[in-house]
Amino acid sequence: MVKVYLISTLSLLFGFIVSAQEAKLPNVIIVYTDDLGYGDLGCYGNPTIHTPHLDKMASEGMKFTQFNIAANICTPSRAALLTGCYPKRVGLHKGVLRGTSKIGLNSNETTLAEILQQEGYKTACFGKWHLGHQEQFLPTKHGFDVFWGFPFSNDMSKKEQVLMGNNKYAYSLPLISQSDTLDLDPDQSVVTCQLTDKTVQFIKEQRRKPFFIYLTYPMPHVPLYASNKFKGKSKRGLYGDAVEELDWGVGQIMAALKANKLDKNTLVLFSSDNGPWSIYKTKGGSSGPLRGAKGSTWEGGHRVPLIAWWPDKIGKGETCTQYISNMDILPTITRLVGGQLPEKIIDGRDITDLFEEPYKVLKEEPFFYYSSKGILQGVRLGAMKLISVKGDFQLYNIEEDISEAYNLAKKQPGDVERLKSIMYQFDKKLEKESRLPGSINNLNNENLNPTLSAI
Ligand SMILES: [Ca+2]
Repeated sequence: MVKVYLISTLSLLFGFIVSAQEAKLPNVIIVYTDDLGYGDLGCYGNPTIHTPHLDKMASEGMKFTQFNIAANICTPSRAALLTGCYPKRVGLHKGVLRGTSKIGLNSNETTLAEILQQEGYKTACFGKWHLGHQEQFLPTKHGFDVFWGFPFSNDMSKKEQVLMGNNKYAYSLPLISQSDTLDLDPDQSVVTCQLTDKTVQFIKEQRRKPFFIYLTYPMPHVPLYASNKFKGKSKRGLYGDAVEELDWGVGQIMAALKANKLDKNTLVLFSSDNGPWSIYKTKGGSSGPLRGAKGSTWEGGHRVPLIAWWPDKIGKGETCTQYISNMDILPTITRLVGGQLPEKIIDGRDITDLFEEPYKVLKEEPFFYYSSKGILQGVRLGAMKLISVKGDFQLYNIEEDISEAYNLAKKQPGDVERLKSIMYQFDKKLEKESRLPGSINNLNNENLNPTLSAI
């Protein structure tokens, strides 16, 4: 009897220690919106779109004013976030993937989800993936236990293109659960709500163990959709409706964290994959004071909002003005959870210190601007940015001149040459080090394409 009692006490004690250790690991939620611009949130100066939940998140956490995405379009941006690398390093720098693409994220790459899975996290991707639609490229093959969402953009469908007055794409937009196609061209007006519900449910189900949720709302990418509850409510038209519904979604998630007593132990990051889609004029978003938009290497293409929220860990209402990038998210979260960095070279750096000391001056590192076709067009070092505009090198002090309006190239030729040299040396090195994307052609198996075969 005594022995049995002792064993059960020990096992209880051991169980307690294990769960206490697990409890220390923070949950991680990354909300990655699509084509939301730097000027689209109330807390980033938008005059008409109401974003009370995101504004509250910023007032309780930290807002970053110089957060750069390593690409100005969807696929390479997502590759950079999940691998911590410049898209060119992982071979996904040349434009976006479509329903006819034969490549995707290589299984040899290590994603943030895989790192967290190794640490015992339950992982989910809800929303738009865009790193390959064939089965071997889907989130479930890249470290996510759960996937529910879309393999590519919400406009990549014949039906949506016809509604937009175009004759583009011969295929439909699949809605996928794990690797099964549930539906084709579903009603997009309910998607923000569905993804929010999936996230809230996952939080509830996984509340006792650490989890990672990568919530990639397809909004506010054109074509825009909002549910009946939000449609026609914003002063900023359908674009504002879509953003206000995203804000509502974030509010629901915050409420779920509180209701499940997880709000003190969850890091939530809110951002966007690239700048607003200006070719659709007012249908797209706003870069605020920044020049350019999605698809360009001006700041408006690369710089987007980033709000970090983790009560008692990340300063209340502080603003961090350091320039950082979406490639820094992987090494930062890896350090926060005590995980293992990928063995292969990555480009991001750990910026955990900024969460505690937002004014800390980090060592200056260059940030490189690649075009939507994957060609190097610019570099930033400190406040100075060099950008090639149709072969003409222009120089801006982007901390004094946020709108890139005053070209200093003629006044500061030394800086032009210095930055040009940094740019080309890096690209030459990256060219040698770059790795191949995954390709279905390497697999020699035509049947590995369930999504397309279902269309
Ligand atoms: Ca995008």
